[in-house]
Amino acid sequence: MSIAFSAWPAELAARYRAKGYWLDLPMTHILQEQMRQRPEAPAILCGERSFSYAQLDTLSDSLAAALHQQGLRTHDTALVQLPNQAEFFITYLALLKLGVAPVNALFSHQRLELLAYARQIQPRLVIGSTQHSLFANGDFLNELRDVAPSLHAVMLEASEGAQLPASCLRLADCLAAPAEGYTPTPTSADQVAFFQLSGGSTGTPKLIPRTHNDYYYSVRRSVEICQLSPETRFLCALPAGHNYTMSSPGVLGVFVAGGTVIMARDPEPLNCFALIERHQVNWVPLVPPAVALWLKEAPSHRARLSSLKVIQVGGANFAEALARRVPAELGCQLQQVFGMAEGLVNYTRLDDEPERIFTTQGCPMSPDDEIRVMDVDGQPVPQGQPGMLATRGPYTFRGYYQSPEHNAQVFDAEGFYYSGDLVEQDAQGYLRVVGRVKDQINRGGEKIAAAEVENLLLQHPGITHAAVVAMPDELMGEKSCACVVASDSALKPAALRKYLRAQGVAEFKLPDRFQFLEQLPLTAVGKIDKQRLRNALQASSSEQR
Ligand code: J2J
Repeated sequence: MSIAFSAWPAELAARYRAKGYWLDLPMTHILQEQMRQRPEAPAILCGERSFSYAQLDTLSDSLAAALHQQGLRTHDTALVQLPNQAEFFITYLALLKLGVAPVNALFSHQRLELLAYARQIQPRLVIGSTQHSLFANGDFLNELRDVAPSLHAVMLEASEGAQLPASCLRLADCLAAPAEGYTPTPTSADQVAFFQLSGGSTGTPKLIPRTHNDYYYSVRRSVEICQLSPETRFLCALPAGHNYTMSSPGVLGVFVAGGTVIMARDPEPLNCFALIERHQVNWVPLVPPAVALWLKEAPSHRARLSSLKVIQVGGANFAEALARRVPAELGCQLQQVFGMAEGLVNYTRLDDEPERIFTTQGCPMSPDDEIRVMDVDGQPVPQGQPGMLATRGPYTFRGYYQSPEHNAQVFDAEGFYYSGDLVEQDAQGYLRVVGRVKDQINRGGEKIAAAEVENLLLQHPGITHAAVVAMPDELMGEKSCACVVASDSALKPAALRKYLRAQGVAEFKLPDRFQFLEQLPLTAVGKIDKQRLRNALQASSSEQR
């Protein structure tokens, strides 16, 4: 049975097809095209290994065939967690061929996140890496089987000679097996191809069903705007599974254009500069804190960066003062990107005036992206005024997976999605992100749902109230602060961090600071007054300066 999801109304779907946005082709078409056009061109460079498009095709065929032999079938789901290496994309392509829809967990995710995803999609397949402590032995696999009785096969990426838990397949063995006569069976183009991860603002991490039609369009349109070509040499230094890294224009965009992806384990500047020089990288997406680190290191390494043409910056608020430094100090063009895994992506255009590029987060990529900027009473605000961003369009989703209650809160009757961002739109349609109404901390591009961490803290026997809020930070833009009322006066931050780690939450969600209070401030209706907490933290951080 195909995966149930909230589809677009027939009238809009017909429009998106008529305009040529939706091609009714599965995303496996990306690789087929390159097999026709440039099979021998290098698709991925990863450490000392190089993979041509033909090799990507053969390896993903082998993997798909091996998984098919294990009993996996079209419309199954998979939970995948792999580090930034070629295997991530080979696996993604193999699952597209098989018609198995994955959730690609970030490598920084831990037990709680993976279990939450497994509970929701009930995967038949888990693919992990022994480079991650969760998969170093069989304990976590047993936990996964408890929450997902559906689980049928487990495959692990492991170094040669490493011992695997009982009955696990080895990724390298499956990649080496011949695929004799394997024919791909992707899901149809209007079905779910995979699930993207929501940054989240609720207690449970939410999943975003993305169809072939909508995602493939978002990638093709991004390639057009970003003018990628077979000459593109793209540094993949942000987490490979993130929507930005994958699709804006991302690695999939490079594959559409026939260019080359160079894998980096993370955006650490010195390693990235060496890769840029060695492989003549000309395109790199970054988040704001990474740009700040690159700007710091660049003066002594300028010659190594001479191949760079474009640095994209997105994922979090990018200070105008830093934006202005990019062209002069990194010797390349800046493109600002304001996107979301739910869909809508805005870009500054390569030929925009520099002022526009420094001061806005771009405009929607599709002529059929519909944007409304709304006030709290549900009325559009006058142009140029701040308001809540609402959007729908040919690649913006229509509902989180299996979340009817939350969907009722974030969609209006016309199917517009309220992203929780406060924006201003100018006469040319360009957006500036000026704030946020969703209860989330944006820690340098990594999103933390306050409610998720609060729920965990409240399970601690020594805590009676908890509120997690953002506090300003020079490098990260924002860090998280947990304001807690403790019944146990001896409770220390170190003990709370240890407790949260033991719960299995990703490290980036651990509060950077704990503030112990006698009581939490309340609003007139008795809710925790987070704005007052934020203001107090802002005041105390400027006092420290
Ligand atoms: C301010 N806030 C921004 C920006 C995202 C491309 C680029 C980024 C993402 C992404 C993505 C911002 N300035 N330039 O998926 O395809 C904040 C907003 C937004 C949320 C989405 C892509 N760019 N943001 O960051 O799903 O609050 O996607 O709603 O992780 O990040 O987060 P996420």
